[in-house]
Amino acid sequence: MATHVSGRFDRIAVIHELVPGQPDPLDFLAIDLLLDGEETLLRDTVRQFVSDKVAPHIADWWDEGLFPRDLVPQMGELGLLGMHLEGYGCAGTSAVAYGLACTELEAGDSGIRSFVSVQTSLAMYPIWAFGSEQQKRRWLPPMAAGELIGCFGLTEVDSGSDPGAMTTTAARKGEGWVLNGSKMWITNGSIADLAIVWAMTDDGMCGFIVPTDSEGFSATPIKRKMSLRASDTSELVFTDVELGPDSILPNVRGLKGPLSCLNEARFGIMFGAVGAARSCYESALAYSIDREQFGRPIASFQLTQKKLVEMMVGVNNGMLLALHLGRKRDEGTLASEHVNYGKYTNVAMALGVAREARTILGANGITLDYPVIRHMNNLESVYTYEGTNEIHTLILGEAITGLSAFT
Ligand code: TGC
Ligand code: FAD
Repeated sequence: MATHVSGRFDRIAVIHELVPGQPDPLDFLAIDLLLDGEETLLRDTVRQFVSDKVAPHIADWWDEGLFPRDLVPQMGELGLLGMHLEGYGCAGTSAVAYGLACTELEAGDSGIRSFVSVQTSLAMYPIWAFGSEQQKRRWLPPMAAGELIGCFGLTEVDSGSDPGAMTTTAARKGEGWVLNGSKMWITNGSIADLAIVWAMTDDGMCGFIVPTDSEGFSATPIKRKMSLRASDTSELVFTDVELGPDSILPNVRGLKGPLSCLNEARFGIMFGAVGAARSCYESALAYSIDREQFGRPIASFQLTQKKLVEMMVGVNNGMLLALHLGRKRDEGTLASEHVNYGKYTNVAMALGVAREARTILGANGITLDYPVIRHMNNLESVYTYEGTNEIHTLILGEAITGLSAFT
């Protein structure tokens, strides 16, 4: 049985060559032409990495519930970890370049993009933005190289959408701190060398760098997941974890600390979701041209064409949106509400595309021989994490009405 992964398919290429001058079914609006040479090179490099190292194995990893840890140093070597941060061993690329890398990684699997999002935007970024010079020098270079893995603990069992209600605490003990509490649903939690943990102190919410070999720290993988199976998701428990004075991130207090990190990660998701959608669209397009029923390719049926067109439009619009907001970010005019708009729009688009693609593949669509149901199930998590679709709706609602739904 054919294993369709994201890529260029012979049959589509043949059809395209038969009608020269017409739009490319795989890049209908010629968005590729909006990328400069460096961006194209980077995009192609990451696409090749995904094609060589991820695509051949991802169905098995997903089936077995394995995160491919061996890929981490390779991603470090490619400059994918902390890639848009300046200095400390990071590649210092543009935000658009980071976004394009997320698109390609998520065309492979949301779990692979999740790893990079968490390492880059949720673990390295807070150290880079809010850490001391000493913390940056100690932690960032090995994290950029993929020698150390980070995770980000904000969510708790009883505080998900409302992280301000967290109960994890860090209390002063001598010069240092003692951490108590727990975090839930933490990506990379069981494979991390350090956790960025957000905890309540007498001075409000603060971020701490917690080495995961600290006494009293434990991480337990969450089992029986039907989504993001090629990604580690864990519960963290802190029982009287003693931390030194240099563990606290000195330059931020309050919820704006973690929310600033989320702006970064949501930006990557806005691009990444387009990759998952693109993979589903390409898979459905190729399948519908090959698959015959009633003596004709199913792609010839009007209902199928409607679905394919809606998917194609979703993918193209999603990429244009991501690129537009990415350019705004690089020119310094992006507001956090724009990121909410991007995450809200593109993840919902991708989930819709995945569900439609699944129907085109018929029964084959429920197997891991095709990427579609894997993306579809993954996207259920992406729809929920980094702010649920409803939370982004309400942030946008406040942005246009001036009225908060939360207070
Ligand atoms: P609110 O009163 O609105 O704000 C509190 C303080 O934060 C500031 N702020 C922001 N700062 C930076 N960026 C933003 N986007 C910000 N939004 C708000 C705000 O100015 C204020 O600052 P200050 O100085 O006045 O104190 O806060 P609220 O309690 O009403 O909550 C707002 C709400 C609901 C929008 C927020 O809590 C929220 O976004 N909730 C969703 C939680 C969430 O997204 N969790 C994600 C956990 S991490 C994750 O899912 C990783 S998945 C990883 C992967 O595998 O890819
Ligand atoms: P809840 O907040 O309980 O929400 C349940 C439902 O109620 C949702 O539909 C929500 O939109 C709705 N709701 C809540 N409040 C409102 C409101 N005011 N108005 C309308 N509707 C509302 N967290 C981390 O800190 N670090 C991680 O690395 C991380 N990785 C994750 C990986 C995976 C695979 C998953 C699934 C989650 C991860 N999370 C992580 C947690 C994630 O951020 C939370 O699941 C998310 O913020 C939602 O919280 P909740 O699951 O507690 O849902």
